[in-house]
Amino acid sequence: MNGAQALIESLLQEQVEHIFGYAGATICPVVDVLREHPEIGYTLVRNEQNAGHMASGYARISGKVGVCMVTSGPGATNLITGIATAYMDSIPMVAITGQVPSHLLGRDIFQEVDITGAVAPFSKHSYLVKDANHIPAVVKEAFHIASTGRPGPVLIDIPIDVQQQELKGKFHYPEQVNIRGYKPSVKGNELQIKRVVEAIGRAKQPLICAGGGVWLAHAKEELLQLAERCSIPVVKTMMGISIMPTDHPLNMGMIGAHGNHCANKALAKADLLIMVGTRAADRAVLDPREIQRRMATIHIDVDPAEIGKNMQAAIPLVGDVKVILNQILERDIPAPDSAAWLECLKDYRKAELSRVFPQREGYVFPGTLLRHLGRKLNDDAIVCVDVGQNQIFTCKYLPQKNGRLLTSGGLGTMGYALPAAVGAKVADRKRQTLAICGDGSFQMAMNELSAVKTEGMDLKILLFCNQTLGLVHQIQRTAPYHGTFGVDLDGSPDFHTIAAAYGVPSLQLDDESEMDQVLDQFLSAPGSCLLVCRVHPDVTTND
Ligand SMILES: Cc1ncc(C[n+]2csc(CCOP(=O)(O)OP(=O)(O)O)c2C)c(N)n1
Repeated sequence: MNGAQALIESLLQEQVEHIFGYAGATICPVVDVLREHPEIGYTLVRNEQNAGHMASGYARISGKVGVCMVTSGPGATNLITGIATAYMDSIPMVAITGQVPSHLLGRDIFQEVDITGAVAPFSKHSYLVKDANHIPAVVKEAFHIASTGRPGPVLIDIPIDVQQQELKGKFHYPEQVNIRGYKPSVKGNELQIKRVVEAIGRAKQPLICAGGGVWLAHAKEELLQLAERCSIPVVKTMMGISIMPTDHPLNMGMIGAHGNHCANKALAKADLLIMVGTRAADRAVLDPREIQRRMATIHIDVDPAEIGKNMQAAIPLVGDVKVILNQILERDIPAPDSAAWLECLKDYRKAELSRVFPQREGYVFPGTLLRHLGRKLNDDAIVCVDVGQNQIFTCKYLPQKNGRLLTSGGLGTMGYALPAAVGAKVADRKRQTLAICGDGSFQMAMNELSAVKTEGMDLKILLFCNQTLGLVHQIQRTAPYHGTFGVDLDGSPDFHTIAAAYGVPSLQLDDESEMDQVLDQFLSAPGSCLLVCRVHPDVTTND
């Protein structure tokens, strides 16, 4: 058995079912083995960055580690944005890169880059494999590191000669991993748990802030139980957006500079903030010191490095979010006396949900369309949204049921939605899946319609077409800037023609009067469909 065979055998041991990739000379030995294993599905992307995004969408929906594989040099550098995007959102991923022959490393030969060095600041770990005999242990460790503690991307770089090297003995896949210095905490400290329970009992205006860590820990049920049992309202960060349905009476929406008014009002008035699986980074909490000054804070997170990084917590709790929430739920939690608090929030919530959006003849306002769309989606629909105004509108106004909203929250990578939706669809072909894109973002990834075509996917793509880089256009029209520049998307193609070229039918929506009818047509279309909505370039996310 050679290194390439050992790699594929190790991936099979990890129950890998799908790889998103792009071949090149230095990964050919592995690809040559892969072709003999039809039990591992393969999607050929059109740019390696999207292999990372597809693996991310796949991981987020399957709950497994997403795998991508590319060649050395430009293949590896193209993948960098995919790795950084996954890192910022703590997505479990293993990225495999081919590398030039090991005896030539460091000589800048054709298609050599130091990819382990390049991704060091934004990968959870990386390996440069110098001996094929190490491959099984490296793969075992890589999957363990990617999926445990705070998940994240792990890179395995394998020189071509190592892929071709014969292993000494029989293939042996390790059963256990023991990495010195890497033992993520699981259980929360009981003394701290007791303090949490007491703090909840004392609070008059408690508030839970749920982040992406709740999804990563599969702790949605526990979070809802805690909120419901103690009648604690819930705000969410962008990464936690779909944790609670919009119409849940305790749901207050998304916090932050681009968040819902009612969520920010709740945050401004709370006397106890329980942060669960969230970094409380700048986009969610603009002034953490102000929050610290005004209220007691509890911070539950698996990563000790997050505690006190953005906000000091009066009661820090490190461990697996699901385990900790269960530890709390096992206790007799005195229900806080929060009736007046809930009554006051009810009004904020009502005002937000009945907010009237502007109307313009011949255009569609994204908030209005999203409200209608959300009501028509299946209960467990997956929505992948890009970056820009389209992201903010979707996170703020798309009614959530019991599905998922996937977006690049940490890095804010344009072009994430379409490939992530392809990955999500690979993970669960039965679930209704949508990509919501801006016309700038879509043009960064529309070549991935190839996967939609070759795999005959039923993927719905909603394109907000404002012919500008909307969010930047909005920023440039606000002080201290003096006007727009370099944001008009002149030269964009006719998106209907693009879709047709990939065999995807399309619809156009130019006015809100036709909205319901066109949305029904769009959602009930058999197979994939692109819906292009005409949005005025001057629309802002504050309208
Ligand atoms: C890869 C990348 N490049 C640049 C940016 C900066 N950026 C943030 S939003 C945005 C505009 C997005 O335009 P579009 O996709 O058309 O969406 P809209 O804001 O119009 O909804 C840009 C350029 C980014 N987030 N990602």
